[in-house]
Amino acid sequence: MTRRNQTLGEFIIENQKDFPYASGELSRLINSIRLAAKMVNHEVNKAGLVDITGAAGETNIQGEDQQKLDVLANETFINTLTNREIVCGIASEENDEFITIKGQKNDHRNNYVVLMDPLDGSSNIDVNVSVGTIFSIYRRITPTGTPVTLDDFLQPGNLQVAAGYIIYGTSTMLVYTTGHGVNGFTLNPALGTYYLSHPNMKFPKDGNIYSVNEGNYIHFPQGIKDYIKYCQEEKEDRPYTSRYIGSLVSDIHRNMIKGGVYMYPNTSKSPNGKLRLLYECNPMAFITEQAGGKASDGYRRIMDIKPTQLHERTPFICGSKNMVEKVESFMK
Ligand code: AHM
Ligand code: MG
Repeated sequence: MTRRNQTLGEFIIENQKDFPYASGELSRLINSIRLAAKMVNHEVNKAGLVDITGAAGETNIQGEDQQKLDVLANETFINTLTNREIVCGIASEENDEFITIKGQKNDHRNNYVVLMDPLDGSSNIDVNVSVGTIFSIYRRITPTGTPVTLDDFLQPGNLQVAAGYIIYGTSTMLVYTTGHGVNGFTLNPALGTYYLSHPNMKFPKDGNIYSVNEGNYIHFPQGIKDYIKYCQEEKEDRPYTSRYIGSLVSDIHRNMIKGGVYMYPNTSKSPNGKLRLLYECNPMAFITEQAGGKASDGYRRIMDIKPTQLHERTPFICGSKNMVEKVESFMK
């Protein structure tokens, strides 16, 4: 059941029965992410002050090193999840290897692994443009009570149990799915509480926004070049509008509300594209599909790709269903 003005905490409890295995473990995990996101939000909001109070790489008044925000976000999420002994393993875009969490009291007894990009689009921070956190949750496939292995992380996106993002924008929102649709919660900063502001979010089937870094145009595959020209043609419903923030979470969030397609294709310079399958594409694909949209690498469903490496990259076409299918038809 969804109710406007419901808090995220209430929503998690009321919908717990819909979660697979309904043991409360996943609810506690999402609660921990909610908490870490609040801490990161607090730091992101102060970003402009860093230059005044001490630049990254310098030492602050307490003698602690001032950290870059992406490092700080990474540590905040890892520490929150580790201290609460809520997961058995974490993989992060910021870390070369996955982290195994044994737990003080539970000897690898937790069931979930989290994969995340703690602060995506962090180059936008210097210019006061929105950034985001992306997370993806799977049930481990190795037996509980044993340390996690790489196999627990290299699962296809269609086995995700939950996924979400936090957008640190004009307001801060947490948007997530557990496979029962997508709901968005906006943070009231005065109270530190997230409220259900966007129940049951839906990607419009069609749209008129295309989001791509056109600076890479000459390096794009022919199908993408042709699709861009299609977007720019003078027709009844075209030309489309071009909108590209360069912050995946914000670009997809806008397109989900307004209707549009996001593209990060392979280029002759980066043959597998730029975005990471496990930390960025799979979670955004899960949310997109749950909202009625579609996510593809141009040929295949993103969530059906069997990953072979933690930091694997993939071309990514994601958004309104009819628009993604149109791109795919140009790729053939
Ligand atoms: P990051 O994980 O290093 O921040 O890179 C991911 C970001 C996405 O948020 C964004 O859509 C894309 O990179 C922008 O890349 P580009 O600057 O090449 O257009
Ligand atoms: Mg990223």
